[in-house]
Amino acid sequence: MRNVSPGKYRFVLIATILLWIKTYIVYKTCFDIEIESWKQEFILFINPLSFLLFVFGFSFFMKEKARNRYMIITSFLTSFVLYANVMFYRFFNDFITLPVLFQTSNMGDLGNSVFELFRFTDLMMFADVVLLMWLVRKKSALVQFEPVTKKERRAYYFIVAAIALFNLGLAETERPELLTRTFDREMLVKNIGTYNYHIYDILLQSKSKAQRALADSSELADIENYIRANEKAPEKELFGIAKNRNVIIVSMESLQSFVINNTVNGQEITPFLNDFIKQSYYFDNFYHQTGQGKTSDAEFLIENSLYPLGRGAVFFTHATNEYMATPEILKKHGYYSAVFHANNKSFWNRDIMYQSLGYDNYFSQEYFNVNEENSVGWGLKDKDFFEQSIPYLKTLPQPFYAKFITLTNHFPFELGEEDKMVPEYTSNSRTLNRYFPTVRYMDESLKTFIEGLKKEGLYENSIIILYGDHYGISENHNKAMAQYLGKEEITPFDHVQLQRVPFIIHIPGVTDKHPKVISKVSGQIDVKPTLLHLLGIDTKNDIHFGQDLFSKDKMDFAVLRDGSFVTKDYVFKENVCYDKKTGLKTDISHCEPYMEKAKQELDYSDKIIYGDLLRFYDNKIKKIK
Ligand code: GP9
Ligand code: MN
Repeated sequence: MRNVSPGKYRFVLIATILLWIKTYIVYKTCFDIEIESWKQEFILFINPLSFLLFVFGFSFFMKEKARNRYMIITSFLTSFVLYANVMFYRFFNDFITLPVLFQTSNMGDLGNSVFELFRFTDLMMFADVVLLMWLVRKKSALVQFEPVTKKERRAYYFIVAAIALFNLGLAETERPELLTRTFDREMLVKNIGTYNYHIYDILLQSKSKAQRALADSSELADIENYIRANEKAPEKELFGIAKNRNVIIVSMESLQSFVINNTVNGQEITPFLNDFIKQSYYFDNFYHQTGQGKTSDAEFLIENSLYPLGRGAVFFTHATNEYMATPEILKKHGYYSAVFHANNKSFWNRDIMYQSLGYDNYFSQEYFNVNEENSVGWGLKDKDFFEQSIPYLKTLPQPFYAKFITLTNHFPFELGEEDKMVPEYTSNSRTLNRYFPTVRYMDESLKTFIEGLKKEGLYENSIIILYGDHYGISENHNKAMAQYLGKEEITPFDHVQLQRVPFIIHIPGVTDKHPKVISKVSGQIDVKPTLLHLLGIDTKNDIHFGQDLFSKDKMDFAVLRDGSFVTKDYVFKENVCYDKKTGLKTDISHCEPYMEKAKQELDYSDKIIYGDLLRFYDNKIKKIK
């Protein structure tokens, strides 16, 4: 590169470095970004670089005057976006996401408080723009214009791309599947930087806006016909049996059914649940149907009776859609609704999505006292979480619908020695080994929670629902799993069977007198109509894919999000049909009658979400608009 004179790049480098340093200072002083290691700090430091070099690089395509103007305007606009984020963060404690910004009420709130939020030192945020202007005016020799050749531009953008890829690569080692799975704005900003995050947000929002614009109400008519044809009448005896009771629903992190009534090294893994089941309705053939959105997908299924998406987390991609979720329906019947979860409120975009689901309140991390002693792994330990939740629960207007999301039994299943009530298992999988003590811990925390409810008089008049959100042990641990289950290997058939999660309905005064184990094949999709019927709420005009679990002719059927499905006698996975009795392959013709139905359900559900079709459904006049 003999001909390269560094002067050519000076202006771009000065502007980039100024904004880069400024952005990093803003990260450290205005945002509350949790950093756990030097590597994370390094990623945070380099993440603004690729974007800044990229945009300032456009100046290499311009003549002198245009270049100067472009550099100053770009520096100003970028600084403005950064400053807008600072203001937004001061107000909402969160990073800007387009739909939130354009929700008129938010704009209004923000607008009114701009003066309050303003600090005199904020003016410093634009100091570098002023500096650039000064350079152009007074020190033009320093930022002298020299044309850049095509070859040089190419080399420049090659370097920019390399920096961007390096950043993404590092982020990927820190957070696998960052862009498709883990959706927390803080995590995105931390890993790809605030500017790239905005571009990502814009792309995501435009894609769903376009799909939405192309959809029309006629699409809903077919879907409604399908749903009405599938509907099963509720069981009369149980309809309304829990009318007006408080609803307490608990998402049990990563809990799979195989630990229920099972032991590790001769000790019961879930003694409390095993006992609780004996006073409840327990569903032992109940499947999770989640995809990449994990816990949030389970929440979505349970409260909407729609399938989550095949890619991405619907909580993130379609959070501003129109839904008819359980909290919203219950509100019409006089219920107050709240979620309790001691994690960052923007995780899985919950703070936004919960508004669309009709929640009145979200008790997120900021409501809890979280410190080193009471945390492990992902955050507040379940026992402390429940303990600190009860005083809030007591203050809610009744009847309430309250959802609790546990956290301790989350991969990588960390737990302090003092909390281990059963030993780790011994196998080649550290993950499986550690799973048992954390499951046991969660089981114990549920016990104290129920005791707490009893003590506070919140038990008798409630209906308590517990569900496992998704698997905890992935197929990467099949060998250890086979060892634990005493099998030679985990076949695809076994894999599907391992997707069962516990589902428990406990109605004090009812289920303790007549407990029941129900073995119908079912899934998370069935929870919404089941619960509404128990509360005496008619679902004739509701759009849902599940069926009431107590209805006499509820089909034995569960479709998993990857297209596998389970019927009374067969399991279908990757185009192979298995006989449940033997676990062996059988003729595909046995599965054929259900293949179309499984596909149809997922397609219809996807259509509703991508087209935001429920906006065409006027539930008040009970017909398609
Ligand atoms: C995070 C918690 C766990 O808030 O819900 O998420 P997961 O990784 O299981 O989806
Ligand atoms: Mn989970």
